[in-house]
Amino acid sequence: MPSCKEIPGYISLGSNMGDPRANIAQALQVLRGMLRVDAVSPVFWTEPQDLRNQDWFANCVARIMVCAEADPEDLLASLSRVEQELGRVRNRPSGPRTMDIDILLLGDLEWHSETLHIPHPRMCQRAFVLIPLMHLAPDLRIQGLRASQWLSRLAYSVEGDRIWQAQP
Ligand code: PH2
Ligand code: MG
Ligand code: MG
Repeated sequence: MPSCKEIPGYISLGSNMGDPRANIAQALQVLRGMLRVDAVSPVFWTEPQDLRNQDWFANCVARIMVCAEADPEDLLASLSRVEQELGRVRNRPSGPRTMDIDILLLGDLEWHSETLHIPHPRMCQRAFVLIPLMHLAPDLRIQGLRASQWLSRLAYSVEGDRIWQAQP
């Protein structure tokens, strides 16, 4: 069997249309059928960022194990297919969506193309990404700092499974 060196990748899932929790559960099921999902954070209810006037999101982060040699653009294409399978229609940027799956990190890889930037350029400004990530990987360094250290720079609050964040 061909072997490949696996590295941990982190992806974020978000939904604020239909039944957001059910959408996340379904997306994870589809993802498990196509790649190795190693761990999933709790799901949080999060105040919308960027475009404020929309429903709250369900958000979580998953750790996936991927081949170090795999092309990140192929992973992006696979994740887009999962979004489409969940009924995603692309309309307004940052607007309501049944499913958004973003690549946050792929090991230590830095990748910049027209369609994809890794690490995700806004991940360290988003409590809805950093809090789930902190649950999964408290010691993980993102550009030198842990998720908790990035969080200490943000104006956010958590109550149970709810996350509010003031607009930066
Ligand atoms: N995704 C966005 C824009 N704003 N806000 C929250 N709370 N959660 C998201 O997943 C989210 C967002 C664009 O992808
Ligand atoms: Mg997104
Ligand atoms: Mg996206």
